[in-house]
Amino acid sequence: MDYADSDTSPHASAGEEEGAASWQTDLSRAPAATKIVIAGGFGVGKTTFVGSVSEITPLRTEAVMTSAGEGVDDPAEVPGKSTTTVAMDFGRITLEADLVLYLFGTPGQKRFWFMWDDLVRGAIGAVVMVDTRRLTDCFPALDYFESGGLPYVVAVNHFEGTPRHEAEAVREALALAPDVPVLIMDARQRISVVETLLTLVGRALEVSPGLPGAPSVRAGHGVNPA
Ligand SMILES: Nc1nc2c(ncn2[C@@H]2O[C@H](COP(=O)(O)OP(=O)(O)O)[C@@H](O)[C@H]2O)c(=O)[nH]1
Ligand SMILES: [Mg+2]
Repeated sequence: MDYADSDTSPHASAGEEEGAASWQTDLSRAPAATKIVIAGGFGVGKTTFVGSVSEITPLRTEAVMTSAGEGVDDPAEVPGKSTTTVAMDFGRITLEADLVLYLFGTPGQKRFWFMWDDLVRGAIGAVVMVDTRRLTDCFPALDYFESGGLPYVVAVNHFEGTPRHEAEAVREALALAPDVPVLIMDARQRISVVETLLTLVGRALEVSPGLPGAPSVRAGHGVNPA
């Protein structure tokens, strides 16, 4: 796989090779690989999110919840959920042919937080997933990314049959800064997940403009960080 090299001039080889289309020799369009973290409370839809878009069979490390988890994990709000992510989810998606995102879903439960520093290392940003029925579950993730300065977007995974809240109401409830993107989405729908990821990439570029993938994303592929 090719990686974008920030030391290489984007114009170095453009048009030099005969028979090659300009986009093929434009190094600014070489695939850039980036890491993104998917965080949020227990049962909010992180595993679903990664599974909806991954081009590779998502690596999951789910374990069946047993009675040992009673009183620790609360599946009451997530009927039918019998497994839980004990280490992480891992998936990959290629956006716009030149930007490869590696998705790392974090284990939601507090007792796995010791892994977060490792999971987050090298990430360009995070998606903080929110279930409006259990809003406070996302606070630890918000605090973590806020204090670490990692760009993030808030993805409200809307479960049908539950009240639908407007993005601005969620922003207010979570006391988010005006520039943090808030999306109402559905983790089961690929298009919705892709939109969330594009928004995060846009947000990450806004906050740290030197990231790999910047030239093509900036060239206007509909990334709207708002
Ligand atoms: N109705 C509905 N169910 C969802 C949605 N997203 C996830 N689920 C279900 O909610 C449960 C928990 O999702 P999961 O991805 O395992 O959550 P995780 O603990 O954050 O990884 C699973 O049974 C999913 O099928 C959604 O948008 N709508
Ligand atoms: Mg999971």
